[in-house]
Amino acid sequence: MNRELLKKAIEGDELSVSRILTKIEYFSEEGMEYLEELSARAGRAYTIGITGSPGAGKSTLISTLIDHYTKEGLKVGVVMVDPSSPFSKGSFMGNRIRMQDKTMNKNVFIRSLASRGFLGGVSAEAIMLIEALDGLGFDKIILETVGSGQTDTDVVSVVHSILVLAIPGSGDEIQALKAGIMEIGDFYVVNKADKPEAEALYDSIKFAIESGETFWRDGWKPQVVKVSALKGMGIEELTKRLREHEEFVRGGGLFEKRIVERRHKLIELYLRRKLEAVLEETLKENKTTLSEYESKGINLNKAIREVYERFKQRI
Ligand SMILES: Nc1nc2c(ncn2[C@@H]2O[C@H](COP(=O)(O)OP(=O)(O)O)[C@@H](O)[C@H]2O)c(=O)[nH]1
Ligand SMILES: [Mg+2]
Repeated sequence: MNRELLKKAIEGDELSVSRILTKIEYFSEEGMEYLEELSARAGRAYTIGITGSPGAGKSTLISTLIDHYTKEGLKVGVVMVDPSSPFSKGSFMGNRIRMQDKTMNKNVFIRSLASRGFLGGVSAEAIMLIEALDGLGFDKIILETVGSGQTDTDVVSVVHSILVLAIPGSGDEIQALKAGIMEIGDFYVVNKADKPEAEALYDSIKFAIESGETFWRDGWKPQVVKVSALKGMGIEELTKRLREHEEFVRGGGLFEKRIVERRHKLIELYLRRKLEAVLEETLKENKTTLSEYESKGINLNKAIREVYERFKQRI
């Protein structure tokens, strides 16, 4: 481990931060040493998860939140697990100068995760980067994930506040309820409220909340807020409500609880990954054994048990 690099990263040197995060993201041995150091310093950042279907405006909203929080003098870290829409495209189209402003700002760090064929939910890497950014002294850490119904419910175990973005005219009204995504939000944010159809979506979510169809996480009644991330409408209201939620979380002893949950989730995801790799190897190595059993007509059950024993030994 390079102590000088770590020191520079903690002091806020962007290149050093970037190097360390890359080592962590790729599970290198050195990376895990940095993670150990940073995780020991972590546990202070307030984390916000933003989820919703591709094109809902997650990245655009994050961009306005960055503006808001940096104006308050806060350091903002962003982790994006959205293979379909990198920050540099959609969300900043036609606004390149502001984008440059943000990445030049010492108080902002944005990391887009390599997708490696996975669908955009929470991954072990994403949580490791959150731990690292927390340890590096970022005040707010925002996680962007693609919500595709059930696949994204892991985000619940990872962040302090969850914002589910919904957009008008996309079938989100029915879709949201069907997919069970209405079960995870602390906030349902109707984005693109500059469009007239937003009102109907707002009403239907409001109705769902009032009739008890949404889940109250740790006793928090979910709220619906209308914004236009693009035009900056409703952002003051949203951040005010988020502040209230933060007070609720801190006051109710949930702040630490969720950090513990996020670490458990990291261990779980790491183990699943390892297990999957061992399984792949075992299957590859036992192909001949399996086909021999077949050709010689020997007991399939015996083959299963034998391969299972080898699998267990490998773990
Ligand atoms: N009309 C309108 N368009 C928006 C708004 N927010 C985002 N968009 C546009 O929606 C598209 C997708 O935005 P993006 O932030 O990349 O969505 P993501 O895939 O959820 O991250 C972009 O073309 C944005 O400019 C909004 O409030 N109003
Ligand atoms: Mg995006």
